[in-house]
Formats: sequence, C-alpha cells, structure tokens
Amino acid sequence: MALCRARPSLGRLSRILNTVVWSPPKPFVSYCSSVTSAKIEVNGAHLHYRLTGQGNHAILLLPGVMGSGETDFGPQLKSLNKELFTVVAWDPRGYGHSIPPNRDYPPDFFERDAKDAVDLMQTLKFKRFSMLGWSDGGVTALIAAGKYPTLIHKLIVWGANSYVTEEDLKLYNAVRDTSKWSEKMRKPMEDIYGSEYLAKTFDAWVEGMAHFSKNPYGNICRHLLPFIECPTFILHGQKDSLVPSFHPEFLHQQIKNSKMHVMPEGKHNLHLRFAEEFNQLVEDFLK
Ligand code: TYC
Ligand code: MN
Repeated sequence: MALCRARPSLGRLSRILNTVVWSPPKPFVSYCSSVTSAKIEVNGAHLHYRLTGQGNHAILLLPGVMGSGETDFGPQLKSLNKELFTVVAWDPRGYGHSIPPNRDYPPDFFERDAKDAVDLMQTLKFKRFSMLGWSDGGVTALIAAGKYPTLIHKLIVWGANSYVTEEDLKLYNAVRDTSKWSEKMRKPMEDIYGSEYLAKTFDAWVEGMAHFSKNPYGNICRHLLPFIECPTFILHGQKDSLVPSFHPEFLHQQIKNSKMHVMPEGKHNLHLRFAEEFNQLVEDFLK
C-alpha cells in the first residue's frame, strides 16, 4: 500500500514556535488520505473502483441501481477510518465508469454482480472482506454472502430486499419514467449517463425487477439467506418510502447472526443524509 512522505515543515514560523513551545516529534511517514481510482479486468469487464485507506480490514462498498462509488459513497470514502480499513467502492458493470459493457438485466443479474464483486476483491488480493451494500447493492451483497460464506467477514445492508411484492412493483413503476424524477435525483445521473442511457437502463431495471415478481414468493435471494454465516447488520430508515419495512424485518428473521437498527428520521439515503451517525454505527459494528 502506498505511503506518503510527511509534508516538509511549515517553515520559519513553526521553527520559531517550536523553539518556544514543545511539540511532539513528527513521524517520518504519514498515511495518505487520498482516494485512488482505477480499472481492472474481471470476468471480461473492465470494472472501475475507488480505493482508500490502508487498514487490515478490507471493505467493499456496493452502490444502488445505476450507482457508482462517487455518486453513492462520498462520505464513506472520505470519512471511514483509513488506518483500520481499506475501502473499495466499485462500479458494477454497466454503471458509473464500468461502461462498456452497457447494462442489461438478465434473470441472473444480481448473481452476476455478486460474482463480479467477489472476483474483483480476489483479483485485488483481498482474500476475505466485509461488505456494505445499499439497496440493489445490498441484494448483491446478500447473494455474495450466501454463496461465498468463507470469503465474507461481516455484512451491512440497508434499503435491500430479498423478494418483490405487488406493493414493490407499484413503487418501481411510480419512478419508472426518469424524466419525471426531481431535478435533484435526475441531474447527477444524467451528468454521468446522458438522459437516453439513464431512461433506457432504468426502464430495463424495472422490467428486470418485475420478472422476480413472477417467481414463487417473488423470490430474488430468499433461498440464500439461511446460508449467510457472517455477522450481519441490517439498517433501515423508518421514513424510507421506497422500501417497506417488511423487507428488513424479513432479512433479520432469516439471517441467523443478524441485528437490526432503525433510524427514525432516515429515508432511503440514510448513509448520505446522516453520514456521521451511519459511519459511526458501521465502524462500531466492524471493529
Ligand atoms: N433498489 C433501488 C436502488 O438500488 C432503489 C429503489 C427502491 C428504487 C424501490 C425504486 O421503488 C423503488 N437504489
Ligand atoms: Mn467510479
């Protein structure tokens, strides 16, 4: 892991002050706080990721639908403890800077993301790691933890679901038309994708989710939950209007080694809106 040379002394003023006021010796090296950005080939796709920190505990951050490291995890890349953790935030294939390929939604798209995510971390030589998955990224993380239990240290999910109900379908269809999204939601996404890719891809996502509702019990990954072995922390925003609370409750009931925490003022984006509180909860759980 790269180390940065400590900055040269501040110069005359500090030398003068140092002769008067004792200050502790400065270490020769200090840790970089910068975030690096790179691409690496995994399963035939050139996956983009951001990386920061130099701790022994590796964490993968998994964004939501159409999400990427920079759009979804700014406060986590900035503020999670860099001496304890090495933080990787990936852009799943077809999202963020991991284009091409263009995104598609075959029936196994979450499994494909889960394999890509795990293979990315293996390629980067993080043998065993924890995962923080938001929303669709939470679904991916649940699948990865259920299918590759020996590789996953700890798991945190929020805004995730393991099946699709009629109520969920109504919620998806209500936001299907991206031209009707609020400026605040649409603008950052359009800047990355352009309006056409955003509209087409999000529509295909809704279609993909609708397919799950035809499975028994609307299954996405319910069958994998009993195979999750790692300590799991399920967070939920009481005011999340996109994900009804029966989803986190079901996860809590099905994942044996899980605990759940509800943030009363939290909405779907609780890790951005209440970043400090969220990061603290995460660090306490991972330590
Ligand atoms: N799962 C989406 C995500 O990954 C969020 C979402 C949930 C969107 C429900 C619409 O009705 C919806 N961010
Ligand atoms: Mn990115």
